[in-house]
Amino acid sequence: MPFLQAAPVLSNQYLDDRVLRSYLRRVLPPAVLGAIEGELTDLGEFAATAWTQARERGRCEPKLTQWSAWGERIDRIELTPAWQAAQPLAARYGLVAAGYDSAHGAAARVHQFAMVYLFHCASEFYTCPLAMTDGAVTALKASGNRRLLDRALPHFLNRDPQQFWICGQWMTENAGGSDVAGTETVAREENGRWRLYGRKWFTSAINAQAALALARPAGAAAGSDALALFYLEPQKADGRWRNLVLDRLKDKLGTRELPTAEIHLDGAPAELVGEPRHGVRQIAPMLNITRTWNAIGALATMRRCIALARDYANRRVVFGRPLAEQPLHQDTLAGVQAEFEAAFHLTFYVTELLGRAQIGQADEAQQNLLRLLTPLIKLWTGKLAVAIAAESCECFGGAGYLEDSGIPQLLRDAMVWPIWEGTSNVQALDFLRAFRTAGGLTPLLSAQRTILSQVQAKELEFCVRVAREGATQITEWLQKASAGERDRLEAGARDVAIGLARVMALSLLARHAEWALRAENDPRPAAAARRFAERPLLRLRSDGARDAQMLASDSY
Ligand code: UCC
Repeated sequence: MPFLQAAPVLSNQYLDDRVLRSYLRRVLPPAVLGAIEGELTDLGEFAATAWTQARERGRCEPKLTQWSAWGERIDRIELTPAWQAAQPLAARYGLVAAGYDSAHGAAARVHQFAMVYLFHCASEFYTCPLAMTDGAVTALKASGNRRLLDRALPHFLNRDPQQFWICGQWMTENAGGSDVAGTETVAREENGRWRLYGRKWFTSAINAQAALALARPAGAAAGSDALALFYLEPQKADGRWRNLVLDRLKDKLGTRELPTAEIHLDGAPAELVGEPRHGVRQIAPMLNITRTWNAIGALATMRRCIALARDYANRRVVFGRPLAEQPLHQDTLAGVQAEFEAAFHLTFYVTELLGRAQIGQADEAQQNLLRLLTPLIKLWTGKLAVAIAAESCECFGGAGYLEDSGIPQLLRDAMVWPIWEGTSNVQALDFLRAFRTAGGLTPLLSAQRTILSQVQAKELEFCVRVAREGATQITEWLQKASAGERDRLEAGARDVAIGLARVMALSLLARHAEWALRAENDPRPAAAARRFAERPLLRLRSDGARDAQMLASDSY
């Protein structure tokens, strides 16, 4: 019998998730946890089954048919089996609606994002349109546009698959991705109706029944402030497109199940969301929601990589014993686990803040903290998911490099987390924007003080000290840099943003570890916190801007 290597297997992804379950036991009232555990268990089972089915089925991609046999332009999209299955499932679980459900009060967002975290990898990025739909709900609510609220929200928040709609977010153009000031799409008012003309370069989930789009009203000034935000329903009831064509589906590194199109708008009917300018300000609430989904999706990637790598470590025997018993492999997995646990607690902490803020239970400091932390979680978890996916490929040796093992897909898909919804550098600059407009570091430092005051265990003293010292160093760096040249502050923004995310994550992980020691007699979160604290938290430079200019351009 030739040697056969057993493939990794996933068990129920909720029941198997110590980190999620312990966190939920700490933050949710028992009655709420009791009410939602059934659906979390079901989603955990769905996640495990979907992984096995996807391996058996192989990879599927959406297909665009532009012309009928008789020469008619039809632009019909055939979705993958996973996408077809995801739509009714997302509606029934209320993966968007749960975020606004008053039944669990401020815990609505924790509940929603626990489901999303379990669903994401199995959904093959159907979570992308769900994120945008959720963002659209928040942006429309902020706009106060009664007509659109009455028109769209009953669909966006519906739990009936027949009624549920998803929504796109049409921002990116050839000339404007990170900097939307380059937007060339023009909005003209014709016979009392707005129509859009132009080209959108990346439209994710083009099958969405609705979209929010940025466009420049004809005759308006240049720059981003003159852009307006529009609502569209791009298809008629019979599936025909309303004055737009799909030029092609994008040929992407990952997220290949997600139909991302390049489109031409040729008078597509649209409705103004608010006033005919300040469109970026109006779409910003949507970005903050999708960026939170992004962080949850990145966490889901990390968790999936870890679950597979751990299972495999028990099956693969080398040098006379399973990988799981080899000290160096244990050490590798431990490092990854510690990073993941820290990222988990920071990200879910943001979902707690969001839940409080949207029902008016967050004071000004907490709202500012939410504003400050949102770009930080998008930035840090995006980068971390790529690093963990790369490490996990290695955990499978050569098999991790083979397409049909399913492992390389995790890495290629992970590469999207730092890119879309604003790259890492866009997040770092957004952190600076929030730092300037939302109370500086004060809300974060005061929250950190409160969190660390709850950590008393001797086993965690080192973590508390490292977290405090890190916060002090960042505060001093920011004070100094803010007083100097703007370029210097910007050049260091990514390092300082990641450092701050790590400092806050360590504080939150230590607080959870304290609780787990006392309430559950579980030493593992404390071990994760110590391991996380041992790695350098910060990478702050005294003056990077001039060196960076020289090195980036190779001139002096
Ligand atoms: O990639 C895309 C689709 C993928 C969907 C994936 C969903 C996630 C799936 C998850 C699955 C689990 S769509 C493309 C996404 N594109 C972006 O994210 C754009 C990236 N660029 C930026 O974020 C830039 O920072 C811009 C575009 C916002 C910069 O625009 P401006 O106009 O140059 O920036 P300003 O002038 O600083 O900001 C304009 C206003 C200001 O308010 P006012 O007018 O009151 O002074 C800002 O304070 O907008 C406000 N603002 C914000 N407010 C800007 N950003 C924010 C923010 N994040 N939060 C609150």
